[in-house]
Amino acid sequence: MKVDREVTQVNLHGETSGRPMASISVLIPAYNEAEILEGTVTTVIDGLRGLGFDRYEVIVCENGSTDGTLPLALRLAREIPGVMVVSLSEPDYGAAMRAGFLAARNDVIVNFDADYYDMDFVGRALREDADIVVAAKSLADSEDTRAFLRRGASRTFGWFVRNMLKLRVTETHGMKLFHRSATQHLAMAVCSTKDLFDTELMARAEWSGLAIGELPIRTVEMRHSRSGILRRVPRTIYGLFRIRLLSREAYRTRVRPALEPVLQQAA
Ligand SMILES: Nc1nc2c(ncn2[C@@H]2O[C@H](COP(=O)(O)OP(=O)(O)OP(=O)(O)O)[C@@H](O)[C@H]2O)c(=O)[nH]1
Ligand SMILES: [Mg+2]
Repeated sequence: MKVDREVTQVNLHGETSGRPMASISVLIPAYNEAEILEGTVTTVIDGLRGLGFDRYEVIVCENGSTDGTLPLALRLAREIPGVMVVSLSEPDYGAAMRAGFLAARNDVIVNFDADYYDMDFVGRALREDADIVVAAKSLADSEDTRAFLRRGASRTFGWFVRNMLKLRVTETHGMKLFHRSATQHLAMAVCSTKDLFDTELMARAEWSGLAIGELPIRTVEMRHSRSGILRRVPRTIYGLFRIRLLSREAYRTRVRPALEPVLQQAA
């Protein structure tokens, strides 16, 4: 199923397609990113201007940083038109993303990391006929130049997601493009915290029958990996079990398309 959208295609090169230009909100979650945030935000803003969007915003979604990320983000918001900040007190990736989805005003929502973004992905993803487009690191045409351990962790996590949650999507983390009209309500329904926010959101999208596209991507580490992979494991497994329980609920409450005409007749 693909949800009808008012805004259809972005005209990336100023060619007249007769279609309205898409507007875009880019969410950048940021936790202790004082070293790289300014470079990321300015590169993304320049990229959005270059792609020819008439309305754009970059929303830095910060919470709990202790290294000056918040004052830096607020300065960027003062100095650069189109930059906004949402901030909460406790560090939590999921809570920050949720706040970002709530604040986003435009038709297309893109999710980058401070250390993982690619403007070319935005252009390519907009040409896909899908509600959500994921940059998938493990596709045959993808190239993942990260350290062996980090690559292995991503692949193992992907395997668990596909098998425990019975999803087809090969990747739930990293860069994604969402058409807001199809996905905003799902983002608001997510109850998983931290990095499992992305996994639950993609699971809900697939269970709801949204069209999900995947594009190959070249992944380059912009700084050394800082996540304690081993520390993440117990929390991740527990989180996947919780999402799996949700899937039962999702299947129970879903109205299957084949039943719709019958329901209408009865009404
Ligand atoms: N607001 C907020 N953002 C976070 C939090 N944890 C991580 N992030 C951001 O989420 C993005 C991804 O986090 P990373 O620390 O790069 O995690 P990762 O990409 O899974 O792992 P490595 O890059 O390999 O260490 C970055 O932009 C972080 O700043 C958090 O608690 N709150
Ligand atoms: Mg990272």
